Parts: sequence; C-alpha cells; structure tokens
Amino acid sequence: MQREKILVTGANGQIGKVLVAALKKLFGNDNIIATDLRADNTYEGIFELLDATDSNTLSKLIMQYQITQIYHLAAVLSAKGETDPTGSWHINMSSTLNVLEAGRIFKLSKVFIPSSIAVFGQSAPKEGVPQSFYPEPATVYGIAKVAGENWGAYYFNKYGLDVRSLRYPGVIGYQSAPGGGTTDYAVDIFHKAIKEKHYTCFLDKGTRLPMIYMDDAIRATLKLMEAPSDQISIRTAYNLQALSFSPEELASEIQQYIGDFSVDYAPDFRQGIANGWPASIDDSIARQDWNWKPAYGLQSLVKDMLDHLIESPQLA
Ligand code: AKB
Repeated sequence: MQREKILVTGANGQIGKVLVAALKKLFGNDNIIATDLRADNTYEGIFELLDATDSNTLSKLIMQYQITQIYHLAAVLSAKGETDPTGSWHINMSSTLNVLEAGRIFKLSKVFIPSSIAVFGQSAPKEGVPQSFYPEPATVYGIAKVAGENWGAYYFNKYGLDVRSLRYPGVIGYQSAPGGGTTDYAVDIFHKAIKEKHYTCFLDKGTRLPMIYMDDAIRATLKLMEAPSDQISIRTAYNLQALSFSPEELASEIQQYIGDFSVDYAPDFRQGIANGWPASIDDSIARQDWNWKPAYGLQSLVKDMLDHLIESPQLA
C-alpha cells in the first residue's frame, strides 16, 4: 500500500485543527503537513506557511514532502465573503484551481475539496433538498462552491483525478473557533452561555439550518475519503447533514444545563444569507454509497459541548 503524505490547507481553521489531529492519528504525525496563512505557535507537528492562492509555494511543498493527498480547507466563508465579493471569489477560486492543477500535475492519489449547503438558494425547497437539485446560490461563497464542485467533477472526468467533496452544513465543535460563517452563532452561543450567561444572537428566532457536530463532520470526511472509488457515485459534492435546529431550540437545550442563560435576538446582514438557505437537505445518497450515519442529535451535541467546555475552561 502507498504510504500517504497529506497536505492540509487552512489547517488553523475551525475544521482544519480537528481534521489534522484526526489525520495524524490515522497516518502518523510525520505524514501530515499542516499549512495556513499564519503560523499557530501552539501547533505541534510539521507546519508550513502557505497562501493557497500561490501555486509556486504549493508545488514546492508537494515536491519537498512528496505529498500524495491534499485536503483543501482554506476558504473565505459566507458572511466574510459578502464583505468583499470579488476578493473572496479570487481567494476561493484560485486556491481551488491551484489544488486541482497540483493534483493533476503531481498525480495525487486523492483530493478533498469541501463544498457547503450554501450552494442552495431561494429556489430550493426549505426541507429535504434533493442531492441533484439545481443549485442557485445567492452568496459569492455559494457561487464559488458550486463552481468548485463542478471543477472537481471536471478533473475527475477529464484527468481521472480522485476528487471528493461534501456539502458541509454548519459545523459545531468545542475544539476550535469558527470564523466568517453564517452558522457561527451555534458555536459562539456556548461560549457566551458559560462565560456571560447571555447571548445576543445575530440570527432571528425560527431560523432553522442544517447542522452537524464536529465529531460527525470529521467522521464523514474520513469515511468519504476511505471509501473505495467505485462506491463514489457523486463527483460534485455529497449532501451531508446530521440535524436541523433554530437558535431558540438550541438555546432551550442549553438552558437545561445553565438555567439562568438568556438569549435576545438582533439579526444583522447574516439573516439575509440564512434566509436563502434550506433548513434541511437530503443526504440519503451519502448514506447509501458509503454508509454515512450521524451519531449526534441536538441533546447529545449540547451535552458533549458543555461537558468539554466546562471541564476545560481554556477552551471556553
Ligand atoms: C458558513 O456559515 O459560511 C459555513 C457553511 C455553512 O459553509 N459554516
């Protein structure tokens, strides 16, 4: 079996931090090369500075470490993307194309480029959006994700590059902070509940969105990447989700543990983004193709988040 050497872009990000740790457990510390725009002084392991829009440095690192796989997590997310549409389009698209080109040129064995529920817009049904529903996103982030999905399928069909992808819903975890997303409230709320017993939510009551616990998101990613190639029927990106909830449903579950926790609502521009997204998507093809099944529902997610954040105050 080929010994894998894996490069991760955006390794300091919310998913990157946790995915790198999981990959190290699977493949060994010396086989994971974490990269990001800025160094994280607390990081233990091989780390390289990389702006993923810089194809020369990406190529140098691939040759230096004899990389066989890339997980491309670096991206400007939905809310931040709206503050600079053309700039974030450039970052998201040029980094994606750099990774795909590197995959083709260096004949990488696999490439993971995540997509998002943000590919769907107002035209999609609110509940259970089918895998093949035509994506009409309203954010620049969503537009770049749709383009990235199609580029991934193109590289697979034209060059045989094994590109795989998931449409991540909002990801909730205690290990790392999110940044620049519309679903970030669902992590922030835990930190504020513990520290201040109050949270002002930037999304309004009733805004139900598809979500997933970090453990499930990492498990889904690794399961997809481990699946035999002939089980992958979707080469754009698989619909993926675990649960759906609104801010007040999440707050009420947190109140089961922190009785004096209160929330008020001050929706900002992110409400407009959330209004365009579905409340749930149909991930039955992921369940069928590679046995995807989430382990966490709302109750178990809230309990696990609070257990970890209360036990380890440095995380809260
Ligand atoms: C965001 O809110 O932008 C992300 C996503 C759903 O892709 N968390």
